[in-house]
Amino acid sequence: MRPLLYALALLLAATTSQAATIITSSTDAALTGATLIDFNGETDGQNFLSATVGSLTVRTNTNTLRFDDQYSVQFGTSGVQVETRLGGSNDDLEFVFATAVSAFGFDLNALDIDLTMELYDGVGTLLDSFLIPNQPGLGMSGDARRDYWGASSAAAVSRVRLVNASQHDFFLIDNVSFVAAPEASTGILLTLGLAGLVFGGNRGRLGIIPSREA
Ligand SMILES: [Ca+2]
Ligand SMILES: [Ca+2]
Ligand SMILES: [Ca+2]
Repeated sequence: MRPLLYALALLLAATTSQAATIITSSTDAALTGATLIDFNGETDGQNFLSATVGSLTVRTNTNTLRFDDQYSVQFGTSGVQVETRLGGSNDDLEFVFATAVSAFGFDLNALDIDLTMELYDGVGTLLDSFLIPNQPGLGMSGDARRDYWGASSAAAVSRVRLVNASQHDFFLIDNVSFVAAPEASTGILLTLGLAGLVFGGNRGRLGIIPSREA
């Protein structure tokens, strides 16, 4: 039975959700080959609740977002970006990926409140969450309130939520990058193949092939 248990353990290890790892730089190796959405093709000055750019949707339930180019150069990005500038009692912003991702990241500037960044899979299960601290608290001020946030995850991420349930802030997001996750079926087939190798490689040595006498 031992090889079979080992194979099952392998299968479980491959299919169980694992905690994500924070990304703080656009040059993180997990973002190699990433798709980049720079929003520069969007209409300047356009307010929206939900907007889809390529395979990325940016949306909010409780506030109004805006594409604008007013502050990008000042904060070190370029062209149009996403702003949360249009008031409201809180911020509840989501990135939804048309194809689930293994890693993502984005420029996040002029952030004066703490945010929680939540990662969800395709069925809405929370995979992991991280605190994004307010930038003055990190020693940044004025135009130097510039940061980069993201995460990589063994479990495919379909949706990322940035939330502060009690406070509102005007902050800036640009250059959302993401890497499509490997097809789940490929991973499972690979795991089954590995399990088969382990099982096949051990069964003779462990003597579980039925003997002719049995
Ligand atoms: Ca831009
Ligand atoms: Ca503008
Ligand atoms: Ca702000």
